[in-house]
Amino acid sequence: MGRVREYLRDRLRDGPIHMTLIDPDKSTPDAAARVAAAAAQLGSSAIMLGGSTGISPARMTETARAVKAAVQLPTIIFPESPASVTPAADAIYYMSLLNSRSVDRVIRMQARSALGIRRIGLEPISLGYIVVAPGMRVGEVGEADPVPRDDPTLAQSYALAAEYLGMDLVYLEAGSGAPEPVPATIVRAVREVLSIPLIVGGGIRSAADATALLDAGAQVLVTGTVTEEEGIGPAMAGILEEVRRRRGR
Ligand code: 1GP
Repeated sequence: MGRVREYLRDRLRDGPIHMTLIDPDKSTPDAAARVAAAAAQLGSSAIMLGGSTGISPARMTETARAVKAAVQLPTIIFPESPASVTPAADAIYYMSLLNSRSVDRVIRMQARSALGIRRIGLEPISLGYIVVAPGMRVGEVGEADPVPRDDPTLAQSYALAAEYLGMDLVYLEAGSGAPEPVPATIVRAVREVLSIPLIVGGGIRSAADATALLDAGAQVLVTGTVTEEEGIGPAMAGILEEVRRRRGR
């Protein structure tokens, strides 16, 4: 098992965790490093680097280096395309957008990047990515047929398919900046059938959002917009506090 995957497995033994998403296109490497350091102080467990618009490999590399110089936490690429790959990060979510209509998003982009990832020695962590309505930009770019917010059975079906295909993680994504996170009913239904860790992201902006999703069984919460909008402010602190509380400290 790779080093980052092992780290995540160990962290998850003690309860749910949080990951901080930073878009290298929207923040300078210095600003990314500052956000990462503050998030680490609050107990965030990893820094994800990505966004749904094209990020140049140079920008990704610079940002990963700056973040790594600032924090001990693993940096994980959250790729938009094969161009997001850089050896400067610790790992990459090797993800398939399961409910995309585009074969590119399901498997062809992954095939295009596989040998390069092997060559540079980046750790791949396989992830089944499921877009839930509204899906926002990633739903459009990813040509997803988003899971309707009132269809927990469809979400369960995709999530279980990911597990049966041997994936390490499942990610339920409402889309960055979504007005509401993934409904708790969907999270609860997916957790009922899933044995691998469940990541939930998109639209989480408050401690109340975090509470609802953690109560429903989310094991990893991802936030991005909340720090883009207000830096490491009270909302981010409240979300992290909910996560820490469930880890018993
Ligand atoms: C997006 O799930 C992540 O891919 C985070 O979403 O930006 O809404 O926090 P937000």
